[in-house]
Amino acid sequence: MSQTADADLHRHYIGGEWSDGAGEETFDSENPATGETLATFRRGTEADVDRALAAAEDAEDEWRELSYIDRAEYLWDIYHELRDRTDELGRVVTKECGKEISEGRADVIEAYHMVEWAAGNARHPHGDVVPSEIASKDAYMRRKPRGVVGCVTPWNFPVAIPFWHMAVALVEGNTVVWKPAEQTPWCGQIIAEMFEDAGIPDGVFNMVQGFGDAGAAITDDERVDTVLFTGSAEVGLEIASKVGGEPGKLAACEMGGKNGIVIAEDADLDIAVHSAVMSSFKTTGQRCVSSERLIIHEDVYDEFKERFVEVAEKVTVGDPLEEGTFMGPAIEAEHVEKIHKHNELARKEGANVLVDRADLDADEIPDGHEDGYWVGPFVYETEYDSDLRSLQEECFGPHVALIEYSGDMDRAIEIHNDTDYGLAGAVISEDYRKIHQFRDDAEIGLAYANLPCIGAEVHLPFGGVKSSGNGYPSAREVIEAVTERTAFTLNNSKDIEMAQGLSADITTQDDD
Ligand code: UN1
Repeated sequence: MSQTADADLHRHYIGGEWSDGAGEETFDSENPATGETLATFRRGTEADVDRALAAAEDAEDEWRELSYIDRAEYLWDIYHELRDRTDELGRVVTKECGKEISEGRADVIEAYHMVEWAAGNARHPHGDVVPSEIASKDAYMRRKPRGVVGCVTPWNFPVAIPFWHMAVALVEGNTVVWKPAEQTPWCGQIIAEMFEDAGIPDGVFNMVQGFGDAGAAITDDERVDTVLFTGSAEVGLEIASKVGGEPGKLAACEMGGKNGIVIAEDADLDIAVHSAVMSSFKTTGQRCVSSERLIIHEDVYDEFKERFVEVAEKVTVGDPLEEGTFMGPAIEAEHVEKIHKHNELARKEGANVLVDRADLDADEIPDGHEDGYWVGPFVYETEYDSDLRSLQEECFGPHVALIEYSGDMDRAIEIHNDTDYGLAGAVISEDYRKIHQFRDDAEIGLAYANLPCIGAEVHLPFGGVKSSGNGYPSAREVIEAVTERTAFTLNNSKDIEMAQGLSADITTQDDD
């Protein structure tokens, strides 16, 4: 399995063993650029999740008793394997989820950066020493693992995001049960093989392959102490609201966006066009941080439009394994349908369509790729109206609106913030005042200036506000979701003295 996909049936990894699981059903991983089957997998059931959770619970005590540094050693092995196999795994990512090859590699690089951060953090201080009002007291903070962490990850970053969730959770002393996306089980298989190669103790890491029912069996189970979810707003909000009603359980969810880029009247238009093309079309628009709204000042609107349209007409869509490709296919047939529906909706709502390459010409589709899930850029202009569904609903494809604004940054930011989402965004301007206004007033978790709104580095907190997320399932911020803090105070004196002027005297009837 490690080198090339074969026809074998691949299994779950539960309690340190490869397992067929209880179900009879199987499913295939498909190459979205060709439609070919890459490998076949067992479809997990509730019974498989049940066993995985039991294994994770059994392993908890032994794992949490290790030092941070000993736990991190297992992750360092994985770090080296990810580095040594970057090119090979980058190709697997590209074959399985269709991202062009530089993005396939970047996914693996992002994964090992995350593992490096998590394992390196094992040797860093983990709390604060806090001064006490009473000189004879020492106060400090300790962290404890929460227990079992349930991870549900998306297909668009099939190697990186699993490590956003699992690397820190494991180093902090939790055990995990993970369900990879059903579109990218091959990447899941390889990651599970890496944990096996690293010799992680049985039950500390468990993987169940499958669909949403297996994911729900993880997130709904009371043995799960923390849920880490990255995926659609629909599922994430459901998980967050369910988990919110369960005392003692936490969910950190990161969902989609309807991300916007504001192009001010003083923008450098080279930077504006470059940033907008990357933000709207890289990963075929299938990042949760991809931009579907470009909010452009009237003074530069015509020139920006002309230049953006020129690139959108020509940007290469094709074989993602070829170095010269900018956009690969969409993930699956249903997703192509969904993107077409969003394009149609924009048309119905009166959009002026500027570029429509949604149905690629036959000669644009590379030989041998006729069964791939092809879709090209769709660019339209529309007058801003808060009620337009096309300006509110996330398409998750190469579908982008040009919106003209007049007036100052207040107006641009008003339009920018007019969405339920709040994940990523950018401002393109040469004026530091405008940039800072955007930084302060844009309702988003990830803000950029004179850059695309994609490509966050792993050690930044990644996550959104409003419907885009309720937590940060990556890097430093995920520590909050996978640990409990103990605020510890020790008295070094023989006397008990209280803070806040609270009397420590005990009066009894004998005192009268
Ligand atoms: C996603 O959009 O689904 O910031 C994750 C980025 C990547 C992660 C994207 N580091 O573009």
